[in-house]
Amino acid sequence: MPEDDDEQERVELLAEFDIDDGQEEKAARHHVRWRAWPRAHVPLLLLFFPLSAVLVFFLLRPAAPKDVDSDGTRFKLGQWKGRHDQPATREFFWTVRSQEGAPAAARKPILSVNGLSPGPTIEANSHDRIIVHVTNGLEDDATSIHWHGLYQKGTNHYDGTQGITQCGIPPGETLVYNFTLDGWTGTTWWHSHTDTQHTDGLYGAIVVHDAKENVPSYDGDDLVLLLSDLYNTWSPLLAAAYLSNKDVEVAPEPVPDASVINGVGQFSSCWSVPEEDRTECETRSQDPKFFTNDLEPSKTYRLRLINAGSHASIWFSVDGHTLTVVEVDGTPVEPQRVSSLLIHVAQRYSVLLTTDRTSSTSNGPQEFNIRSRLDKGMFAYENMALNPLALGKVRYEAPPFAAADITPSEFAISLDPSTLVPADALDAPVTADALVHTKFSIQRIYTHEWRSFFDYMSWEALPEGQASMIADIANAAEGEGLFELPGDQLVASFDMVKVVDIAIDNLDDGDHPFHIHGYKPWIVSEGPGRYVPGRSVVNTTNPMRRDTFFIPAFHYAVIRIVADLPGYWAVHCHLTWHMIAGGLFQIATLPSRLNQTELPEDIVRHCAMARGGI
Ligand SMILES: [Cu+2]
Repeated sequence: MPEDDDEQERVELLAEFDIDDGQEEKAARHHVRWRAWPRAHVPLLLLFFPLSAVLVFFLLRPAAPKDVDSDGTRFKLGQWKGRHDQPATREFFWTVRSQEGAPAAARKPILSVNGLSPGPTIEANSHDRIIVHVTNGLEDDATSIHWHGLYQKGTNHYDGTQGITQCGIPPGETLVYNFTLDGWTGTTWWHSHTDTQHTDGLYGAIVVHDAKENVPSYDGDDLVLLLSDLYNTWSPLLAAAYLSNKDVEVAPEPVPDASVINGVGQFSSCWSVPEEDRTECETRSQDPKFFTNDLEPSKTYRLRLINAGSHASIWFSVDGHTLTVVEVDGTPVEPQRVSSLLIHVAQRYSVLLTTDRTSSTSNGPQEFNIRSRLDKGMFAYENMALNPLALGKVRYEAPPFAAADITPSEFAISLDPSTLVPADALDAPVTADALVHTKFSIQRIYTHEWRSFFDYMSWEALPEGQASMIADIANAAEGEGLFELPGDQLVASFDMVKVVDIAIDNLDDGDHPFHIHGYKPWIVSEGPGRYVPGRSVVNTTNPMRRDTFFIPAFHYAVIRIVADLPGYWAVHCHLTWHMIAGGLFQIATLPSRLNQTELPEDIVRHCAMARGGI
């Protein structure tokens, strides 16, 4: 090849990669390039132009939304290194989006935070300030985030309950939740409190540390295990079907399709999914995923179990291991060894697990199944597609079995929640100043639709752009006590600090987990039938304290609170379907003190937007 041609090609290459060789000016090189481009290429260029246009279109079109992230390592929190003597401020920036994913093989719509479902974990110390900037990236729907179990002392407006403490965050808007933990310690979670959004995955864990927490010490990590039932169908469709069903003689709550551990489950009834998704479902179900914890041998780990589901109670166990229950809904308890436990929706348990099994082989790490099984007792009908069991794995290098080892005897004891005793004894006030006595039921109304009731009131959110706390509806009622107010609002109002008993008679033939916002009440009485003041047995000596309490069919429970938190606090059944069917009432405590607090501008503005004022 002649030397000149070589030189020309070299210059051309240099120009292409925009490298200055120090000898030629860029302009000259471009000149060389243009000269080197044969005219015969022009028709080719014209031919390729339409193809290029197509290529450019594909490159520039908006990226298809990615499936939700299933990275599991983030649930292993590691040793908490964030302990400070002084309270810290922890700030988070979250965007809520609608995405798709296949948590258990079948494709379904999912609501995520920062591309994750379950969303990010909040880990903090018990006196920290938490600031979460929540941006609503949904197209059409408002949203809200509730911080389950936290006190929200002085910040009722950041309790995140749409229709009660805020109007929803409109699409494209941001609300900055800003509150302190006020000593709340233990395991809890956050979730959307708008319609059925949490059913589609808008939830995550909250883990709060305190050096003085009265639990046995453990040398391993904190492991978050969010357990949930899973519906393959988008929840608003299920809700609409449930609320409009007029044809059956029992309230037909939708039955889940699968069970998931940290958003990972196994589902194989692909015949039940829409045809266009069937092949993908089959491919995925042939190669199922398991949420796996890689652990070290001879260590004690704290599993933070959260039932983040919508309808099913969940049985939890780990093959070959006992579990020591040490904390329940933020209350440290006298340790109890069990082989399994039943966790009702919205309840949390911390259990210690020691990686102490030996192995008869030395062929790598041993795997033990984590079992998270939906309890079918509350299902209204048979879902033939259901796989109630989610399997996960605990994996560690078990030391070789020595002849001296004794095979552990089969130990099978399920936790009896009535035996739980708080480790830090705290008696309830001996008497109460007031009693709110309500009856929960599920009834068919005149339209033949099924609704959930407290007394004769089935809650419906106030009209768009209104929230109880802002409208201060209880002020419409004079005096104190329980009021049925216009707009389907049942509100118990107490304007002085009082000891208040809330008794719920569950007249329904189903079991229900009830939750009270803001407070961590004492459970002072529970049993079959109805509560009879003066006759039913009341225990005020260190009773269990928890924010989510389970009342079986035709049973009652009485919780006792010192009503000292200014605000409107929801009390409701935590099953998604019963809450949207109206199973909610409100406690307004110290409403006139609440009126003196100034509402955050954004909350007021979001309400105005929802009313169409902006
Ligand atoms: Cu319920």
